[in-house]
Amino acid sequence: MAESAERKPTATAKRRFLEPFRGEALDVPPIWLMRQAGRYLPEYRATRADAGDFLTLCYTPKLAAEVTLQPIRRYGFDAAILFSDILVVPDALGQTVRFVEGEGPRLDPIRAVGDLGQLDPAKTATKFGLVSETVARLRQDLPAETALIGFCGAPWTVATYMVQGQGSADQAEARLWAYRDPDGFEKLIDVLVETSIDYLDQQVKAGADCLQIFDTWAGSLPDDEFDRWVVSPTRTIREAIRDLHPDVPVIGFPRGAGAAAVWYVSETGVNGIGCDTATPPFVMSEAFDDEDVVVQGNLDPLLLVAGGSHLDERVDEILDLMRGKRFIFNLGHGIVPQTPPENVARLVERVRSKG
Ligand code: 1CP
Repeated sequence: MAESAERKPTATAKRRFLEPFRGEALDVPPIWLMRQAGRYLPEYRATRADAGDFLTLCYTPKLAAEVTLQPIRRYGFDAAILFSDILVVPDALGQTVRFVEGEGPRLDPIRAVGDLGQLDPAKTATKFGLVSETVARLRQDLPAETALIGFCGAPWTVATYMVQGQGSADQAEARLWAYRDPDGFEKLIDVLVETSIDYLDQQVKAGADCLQIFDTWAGSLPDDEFDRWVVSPTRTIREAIRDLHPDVPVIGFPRGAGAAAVWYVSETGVNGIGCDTATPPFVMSEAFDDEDVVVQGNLDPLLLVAGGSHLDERVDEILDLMRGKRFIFNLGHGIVPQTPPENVARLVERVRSKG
């Protein structure tokens, strides 16, 4: 422990990615992209084929570290994001989770308090241990100047998959449970809050420099529900991590939160706010001015597929808009599989040359 406490200040000083969190507005903003490791890269598809099953890839430190490094080798992003998935948490807790080729995740759904017995936080040690091993390997293998982002899904978003049993357009099952039996639903959220704190703590101890909480379905809840199921659990996680690791920044990504994003920032105390594709430019550049927060976002992932001069123009617009701000360049949601890898190279070059 003493060794890592000594190592940290000097090593992390090289990581430009962390500068905005230290109060610096950089001329060339740091850049990384959500889902930067993934199916758009031929080398990912090859490693994925070697692993066979998607969860096997997530739980094999050597392979998970390899796919995390692939986009760093190609593009030299300022940050790597641990290769894993938000559904590792329900899987580690004991829920049955499968990834069906071409269809996405399938879980044996949890629909009521009576189903919660199958979730056991004590069971998570082995699988979380494998993820931590990946993080530790990465910290060894990454260039010293590359930051490492750990992550988890926000309790609300993870719960939507656990209750629905798969991805859905409206997250109806979780929303209905939350309306019909809020105290019961809260028990599920509480398990996820505690487990996520433990999971993130382990990732930081293994070497993560920064954490992101993905709340992909934050936008499906109206105000009071948003407060109870999105803001409140995120605040609890954020406060616990601050107590354990005061120097590790936490980025929140409450996708679809709209005007509530400012409130989310002030109420949760996150250090970074991931803006989604629909966030208007003036919101990115002005709405968070009174908050002590780094803004991240928000290029449309489909513009990265389209490429060409339209891509260049939008990149320039975002850079101009955020000049002088504490800003991290990213997409407004994850890279999609049909993205031409050369468009990603074009984007990175543009950001670095125009900054
Ligand atoms: O077969 C494959 O290769 C599966 C594709 C894939 C990949 C590459 C899945 C299945 N997950 C991942 C990796 C992943 N997922 C990362 C890795 C790090 C990175 O490079 O960014 C991260 C951070 C996630 C997070 C994640 N998983 C989210 C939150 C962010 C987001 O994109 O909204 C969500 C909602 C998931 C669930 C999930 N995992 C995979 C799929 C296809 C889905 C979405 C399912 C659905 O809603 O239908």
